[in-house]
Amino acid sequence: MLGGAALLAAPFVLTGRAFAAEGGAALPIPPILEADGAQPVTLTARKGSHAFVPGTQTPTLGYEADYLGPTLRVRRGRTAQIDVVNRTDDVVTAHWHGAHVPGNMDGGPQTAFAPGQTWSARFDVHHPAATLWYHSHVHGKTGPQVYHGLAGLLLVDDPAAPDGLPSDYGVNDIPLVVQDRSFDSSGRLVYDISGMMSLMGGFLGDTICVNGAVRPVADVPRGLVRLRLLNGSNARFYDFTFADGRQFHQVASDGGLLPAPVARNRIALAPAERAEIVVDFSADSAPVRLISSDLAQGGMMGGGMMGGGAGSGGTLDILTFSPGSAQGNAPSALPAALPAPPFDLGAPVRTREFRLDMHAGSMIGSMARRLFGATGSIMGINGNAYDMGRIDAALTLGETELWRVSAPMMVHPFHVHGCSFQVVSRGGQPVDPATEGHKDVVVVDASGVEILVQVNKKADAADPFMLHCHILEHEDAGMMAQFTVT
Ligand SMILES: [Cu+2]
Repeated sequence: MLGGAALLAAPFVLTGRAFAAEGGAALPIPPILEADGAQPVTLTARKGSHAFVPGTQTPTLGYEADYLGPTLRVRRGRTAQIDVVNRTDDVVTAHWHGAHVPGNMDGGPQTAFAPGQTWSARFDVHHPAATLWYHSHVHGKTGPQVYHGLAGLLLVDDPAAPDGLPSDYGVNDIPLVVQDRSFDSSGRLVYDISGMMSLMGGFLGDTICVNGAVRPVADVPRGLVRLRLLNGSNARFYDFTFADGRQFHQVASDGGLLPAPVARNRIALAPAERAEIVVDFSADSAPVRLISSDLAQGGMMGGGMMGGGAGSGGTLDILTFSPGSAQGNAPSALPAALPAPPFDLGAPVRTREFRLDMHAGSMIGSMARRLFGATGSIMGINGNAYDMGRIDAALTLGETELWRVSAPMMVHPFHVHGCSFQVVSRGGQPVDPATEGHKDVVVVDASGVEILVQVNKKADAADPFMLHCHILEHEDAGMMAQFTVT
C-alpha cells in the first residue's frame, strides 16, 4: 500500500499550451462517396498530414483523406460495396456505427486487418434514412486511431420515403463532426492518456474542431438549414445551444427520423451520439454562433472527483454560421410529420442486466497494475474486462429483450452494435419514444436505463457484435463485451 499516493500523483502531466489555435477558417465539407453503385468503392485508410489551422501541419490518419474520411452515402434497398484498404502502419477496421449489418460485415475488433490488406465489405441496406458514421474499431487502439482521424459519416437515404427536409448536401444539409483535440507548442496533435484523469474520464482535448477545422465558419443560405451533428469526440459530452438561445427543431436522432419535429433550444450529445436539427436562418443578417456548455467530466463520480477539465463550467465555441453567404433552395416550412421508422419491438421475452464497472473496490491496485504495464484492467462490464475469446451473451435472431444497464461510478455512453434500440425508461421514469427516437447510444448513470433490444442480423462467435462504453479510452481499457445472434 505504501506508495499508492505517489503512483497516483506521478501520471499527472501538464503540458504547455503555447500554441494558440485560431479559428475562423471556412468549414470543410467532406466529399460524398456514393457507396451503393454497381462497382465497389475504395476506402483507403492511410497516413496523412493535416492543417487544423492554416499553415500548421500535423501527422494524421484518414480514409481517402489526410484526416477523417468522405461522407459515404447509401440508399435503402440497395447493396453497399466498400473495399477498405489498409495503407497505415497498423491493423485497422472500418466499423459501420449504427448500421444494421451482419456481424461479419460490422467491422468490429475481430475483423482487424493488416497493412497492405483489403477488407471487402458488402451489405444490403435495410436501414431507414439516418445519419450513421464509421470508424476504426481495433481493440485497444480505437481511441488513438479515431483521434488521429479514422472516422467519417455514413448517410442512409430512403428514396421511397421523402422527408421534406433541406437536402442539398453541403449547402443547406450540413454535416458537422464535432471533436476536441489538443496540440503541442508546435501545433502537432497530442494524444496523451498516461495521466489518471485521461484513464478515468477519457481523453479531453482543449480545442474544438468541426470537420477537422478549429472553430470554423459555415456559409449558409437564409432559410431552413439541416445540421447533421455527430459527437465524434473520444470522451467529451456536449450540450449544444445557439448563443442567442434561439429555438430549433430536432428531426432525427441516432437511428433515424423522429415522427415529427421536436422544438428545442438545446441538445445534449454524448460521444458517438447523432442528432439532425433544422435551424431557421431566414431572418438573420449577422453571424450566428453554435456553442456548448463545457461539461468536461461533470458526470464523473457524481460531478466531483474528475471535474475541472479544460475550462470546466464555461462555454465552448463550436462554430459560426454566416447566413446569406450561400444560396440555396429549401422548403419554406418544416413538415408537420416525418416518415419515421415505427416502434414495433413488442414485449420482451427475456431480461438481461449490464453494469458498467470501474472496479472501485480495487481501483488503486488495478490502476497501478495498468500504469506499470501488467495485466489487469479497471474497466469492465459485469465484472469482466473485454476478452475477444469470450462470448458474453447469446441472443436469438429477432427476439426482443429488455436490457437494464447501469453505471454506478460515472456517466457512460452505452452503445450496442447490430441494431437500433428503444429507450423505455431512464432512472425509473418512462421515456417518450417520439422525442427520443431510435437509438444506438444511450447515456447511462447510477440510476440506470432500460432499453428494448431486437437484433435482426446474424453474428456468430467468429464475428460477434459488441456492446460497450463509447468513451474510447474506457472501451480500449476493457469496458466492452460481445454477443452472438443466431
Ligand atoms: Cu465509459
